[in-house]
Amino acid sequence: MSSIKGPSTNQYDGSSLRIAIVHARWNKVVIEALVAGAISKLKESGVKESNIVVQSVPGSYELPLACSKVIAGSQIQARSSATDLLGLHQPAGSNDPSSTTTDLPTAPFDAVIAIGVLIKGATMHFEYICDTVSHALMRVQLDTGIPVIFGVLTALTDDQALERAGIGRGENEGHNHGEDWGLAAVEMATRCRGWS
Ligand code: DLZ
Repeated sequence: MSSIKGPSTNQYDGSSLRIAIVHARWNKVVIEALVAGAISKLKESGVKESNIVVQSVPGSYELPLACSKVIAGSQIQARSSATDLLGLHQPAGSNDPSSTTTDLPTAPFDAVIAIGVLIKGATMHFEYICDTVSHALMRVQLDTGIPVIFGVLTALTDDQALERAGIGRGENEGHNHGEDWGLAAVEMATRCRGWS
């Protein structure tokens, strides 16, 4: 019997969205497949390549702080480029309006996808990091009001992780969950605009 698991997806238009992907570098092969899967669905949903920003951190434990900083940084940048555009932010000592930048303001991120791969080892490390990171990522999205998609695999074996990135070694290649995270980011970013 085929699996009944997985999201039922609606199609949303991502053409006006700006999305960040923050990924850990532990378990590189799996991470690369997941990031590629997320990017492919973002693009398929219309998100422009120039509006997809990818940042990496050493391990999953670093994801929550990095997501929080990436969101805050993009909001500060957007405010300051909007101020420049209005001519309110001129270089010190200048009153020449033509000296201000005319670049379009950089938009803040509409969603962040946090991607990590945790694989259980011999100690309790896995349990602590899984628990901490999942709670902290939830906190970042509730504190900022920006959707943070939970793209952290918590696998008991290497094979579980590979299958969830669509690169399984056995007969069953599995399914790339990065694709679901790309679609979830576009949906949540779009719907959050409507709710706010
Ligand atoms: C230390 C560690 C271990 C043992 N395993 C993983 C893992 O499976 N996946 C992952 O993303 N990161 C792992 N890390 C690194 C931690 O997340 C973190 O980068 C370090 O503890 C430094 O804070």
